[in-house]
Amino acid sequence: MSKITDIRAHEVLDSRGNPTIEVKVTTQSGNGSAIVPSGASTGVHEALELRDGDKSRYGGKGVLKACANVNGPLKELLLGKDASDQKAVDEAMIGLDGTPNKSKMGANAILGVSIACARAGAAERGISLYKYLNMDAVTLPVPMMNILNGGKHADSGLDIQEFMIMPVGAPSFREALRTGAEIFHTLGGLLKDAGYSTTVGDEGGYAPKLAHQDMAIEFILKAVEVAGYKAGDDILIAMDPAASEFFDKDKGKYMFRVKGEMHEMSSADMIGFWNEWIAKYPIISIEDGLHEDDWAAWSDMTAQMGDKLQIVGDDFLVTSVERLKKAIEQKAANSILIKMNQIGTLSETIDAINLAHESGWTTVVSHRSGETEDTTLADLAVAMGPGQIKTGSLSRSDRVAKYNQLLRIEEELGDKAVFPGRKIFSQIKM
Ligand code: 2PG
Ligand code: MG
Repeated sequence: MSKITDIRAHEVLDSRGNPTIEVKVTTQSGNGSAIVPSGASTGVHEALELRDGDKSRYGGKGVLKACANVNGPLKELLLGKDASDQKAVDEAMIGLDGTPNKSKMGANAILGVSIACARAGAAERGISLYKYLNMDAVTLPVPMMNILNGGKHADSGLDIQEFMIMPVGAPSFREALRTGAEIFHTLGGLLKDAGYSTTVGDEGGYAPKLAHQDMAIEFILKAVEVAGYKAGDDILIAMDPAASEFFDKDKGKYMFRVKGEMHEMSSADMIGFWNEWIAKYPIISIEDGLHEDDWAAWSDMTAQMGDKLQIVGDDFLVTSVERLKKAIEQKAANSILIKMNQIGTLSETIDAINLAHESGWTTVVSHRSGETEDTTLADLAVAMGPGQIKTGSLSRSDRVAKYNQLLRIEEELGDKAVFPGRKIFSQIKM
C-alpha cells in the first residue's frame, strides 16, 4: 500500500504540436507519469476529450481546464488513497465525474491520472509496467505497421486512412521490426524512383498523391518483394479505411473513390468492394470498413467474410464494454481496436480486452494519430497478450518509441519471450 501524496497536471505538446495533458502521481514511495494521446478521426461515441475552446490559445485546443480538474477535484478525491488499487482509483473518478462520457472532468484528465497511478504502483514495486499489470506476461504483440497514410492523417488524397503491413512470418519481435523497417525504406525508394513525394503523414507512413487506391497496395506489395520477402507468407496486409470519415450522413452513402473515380456507395456496395479486395490482395484485417453506426451491415460483412478476415471495430466499438457486448451478440465483428483514451480509464480498457478474449475475439492495442513519447501502449500490449499492436510506421519518434519499448521488453523477457506471428490468426482460414 502506497498512499497518494500529490497529483499534478500540466500542458505539453503532442506529435502534431497540439496541447495535451501530462499527469504526475506521487506516492509515499515513488511516482509515475503519463501523457495522454489524441485522435483526428475520432468516433462520435468516444469519451469526451476536454479542450478549452478559448480561441486565443492554441486555436481553442488548450487543455488547461482538464489540468485544473486534475489539480483540483481529482487530486482532492484521491489524496491518501492507494495508487495500486487501480479499480478503486478508476471507479472513484468515474463516480465523481458522473456522466456517461466523462464530459465533466474530461476523459483526458481521468486517463492521465489512471495511467500515472499504474506507473506509480509499478515504481513502488520496482518492476516494469507490463509485469505490474500481469506478472505472467510473456507474449509480444504482432505489429500492424502503417507505412502509407491517407484519409485525415495526410494530404495524399487517398480515402483509405491506413495501409499497414504485418510481419507475421518473423520469428521474434526484433526480427518483425527489422522486416518492417526494411520494407518501409524499400517503399520509400520505389516511390522516389517513380517521382512521388516521400514526405510522411501523421503516423510516419509515406503520403504520396497516387492516382488511385489500388496503387497504394501495389506499391506496398512491390516493396515487400524487392526487400526480399513474400507477401501472403512473411507479410500480410491490414487496412483501416476509417469509413465513418467518408460516409455522407445526409445522403446515407459512402463517398468512395474506386480507380480514382468518385462513387456513391451503399453499405452492400462497400462490402462488395472489400470482398473484391480480399480476393485480389493478401489482406488479413480490415478496421472500420463500414461507418460507426452501420450495425446491420457490420453483421452482414462478418457473416460473409468473418472466417477469412479479421474485422476490427474502432470508431464502431470505441473500446466500450457496452458496445462490445452488443457487437458480440449481433456477431457484428470479430476483433476490437483498443484505445485507452476512447474510454478513459485503464480498468475499463482492461475489461474490454478481457471480454473480447473470453468471447474468442482478437484485440489490437492502438495508438492515436496524435502521440507523444509515452510508451504505456507497448507495456499494455504485452500485459494483455496474445495480441496485436497498431503504433504507426517505422519513422518518427512518437511511433518508434513504442517499438523501442517492445524491444526492451523482449530483451528483459529473454528466453521466455514469445512472438506468436501468424498463430494470432488461428481462427481465420488463410
Ligand atoms: C485510427 C486512429 C489511429 P485517430 O483511426 O485507428 O491510427 O486514428 O487517432 O486519428 O483516430
Ligand atoms: Mg481506426
